[in-house]
Order: sequence, then structure tokens, then C-alpha cells
Amino acid sequence: MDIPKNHPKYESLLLRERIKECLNEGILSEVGMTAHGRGETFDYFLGEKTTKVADRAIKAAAIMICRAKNPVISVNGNIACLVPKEIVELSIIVPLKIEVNLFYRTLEREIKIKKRLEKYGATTILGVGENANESIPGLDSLRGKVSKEGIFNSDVVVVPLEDGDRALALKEMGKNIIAIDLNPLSRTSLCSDITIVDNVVRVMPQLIKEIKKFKDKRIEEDIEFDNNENIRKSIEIMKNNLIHWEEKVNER
Ligand code: PTJ
Repeated sequence: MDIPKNHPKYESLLLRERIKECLNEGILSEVGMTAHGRGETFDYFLGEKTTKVADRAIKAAAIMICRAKNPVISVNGNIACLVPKEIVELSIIVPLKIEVNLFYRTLEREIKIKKRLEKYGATTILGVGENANESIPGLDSLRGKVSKEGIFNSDVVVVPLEDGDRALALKEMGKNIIAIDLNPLSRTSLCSDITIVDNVVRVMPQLIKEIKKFKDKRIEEDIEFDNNENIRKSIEIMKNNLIHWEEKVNER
């Protein structure tokens, strides 16, 4: 579809087109469309921009990733669709491992996602087929499958758009979790060590920028970070936006 550049929802409509293409290509699960729609709603409440609060969470995440011994990014259909180039760039600059980890797992989708990431320059992709040879305790066999050299033995896992059960099970294993989730109330957001409440398409380029700064020693070594406070402030931003819009309606 040809979307006019001056359409007020241009960016959002472009993403919808990409989501639709990825569904047709078998990258995205059908439920991935619902997840995207839920994300859009929270993004609307957030004002569709990276807040100062999210910016701080991104900085804290950059530091945690750079200090990790075995950092891994968990890739599902939605993020392979939306940010393939950025996943590969992140994996090179840190370096960090890429692991395909699907909620609606099929070998066919795993392979398609692997191929999509390879198209963007990825060389090693874990978690596909037999490589998912370990289990996360407490999860059923299909959803709990992970790679031994990847998520199973990781110390920091980046989980964009993660299901709550799996995030909680990873936390139980003692992992440090960095979530990227537009919903500050999700179980994933609440159980993570750092929750970036922002759209993954805005987060990834910013995270890459911060990691480069950290590596060049251009950002402070430590920042104090309290995830409860971070989530509380993110909710407050959404609440204030809603109040502002309510006032505007009242003025009409
Ligand atoms: O590809 P699969 O099989 O692994 O399936 C992936 C999905 C995302 C379908 C699966 O993990 C799922 O059902 O996730 P949930 O439980 O719907 O959670 C997705 C969360 O991501 C929700 O809280 C959404 O608000 C949030 N979200 C959606 N789109 C974005 C987002 N967060 C950040 N950026 C987005 N673009």
C-alpha cells in the first residue's frame, strides 16, 4: 500500500505494513499481530516518543550489557520483523549472542527467522532446531527450550516483547533481565531488572548509540537505577498524557 508521507500516522502505518509482510512470509506468528496492536495502544498513551525515563533505562541497559560475561538477545517473530538490522549490529558491537526463542515454536519459523537475520549479516544464530538442547526449569518442553551456549548459560538476557511466564522462569534461574515492553504493567516488565518502556523500533538504535558511547568511555561508568521507580514514572507519563487529553476534550 502506498502511504502518503504527510499522513499523521505515517510511521505507525509503515510498521503495520511491515508486520503484514512478515506474517505473509511466515516470520510473524498470527498472534504477533495482536501483540503489535497492544503495543500500539500503549505507545499512543506514551506519546509515541522515547521519554526521558526510557532514555535512562536504555543507558542502564547499555552498561549492564557491556559488563555482562555472556549476554544474549532473545529473538521472536515480532522483533525479527521490526529490527533485524539493529539486532545484528548490536550482536557485533557488544558482542552479544543472538538466540531465536519462539513462543509459538515451529522449526519452519525458526529457520525463516534465522535466514532473515543472516540476510542482514548475522553469522551465528543459536536456538534453532537441535541447538535448543537445554530446558528452562518450570516451563513446558516446547516453550522452555533454549541453547546451552546461549540463554541457558547467559548472565544477561535482553527480552524484547517477552511472554511473562518465560521472563519469570528466566528470573528464577538467576538471570539479569532487560525487557523492552511498551506495557509497563506486564508481568515481564514487572519482574525484569531493567524495563525499557518504549517501542523496540526506537529503542534499538538508541541502545546501539549508548553502547558505542560506553565503549568509547563517553558515558559515566555507573548510574543508579531502580526498576520500580522506572515503571512508576512510565505509568505516570501515560496517566498525565491521558489527563491532558481529557482536559482538551473538556475544552471542546
Ligand atoms: O514470535 P513468537 O512465537 O515468539 O510470539 C511472540 C509474541 C509477541 C506473539 C508473544 O511473545 C506474545 O504473545 O507476547 P505478549 O504476551 O503479547 O507480549 C507482548 C508485549 O510486547 C506486550 O506487552 C506489548 O504491549 C508489547 N509490545 C508490542 N509491540 C511492541 C511492544 N513492546 C515494545 N515495542 C513494540 N513494538
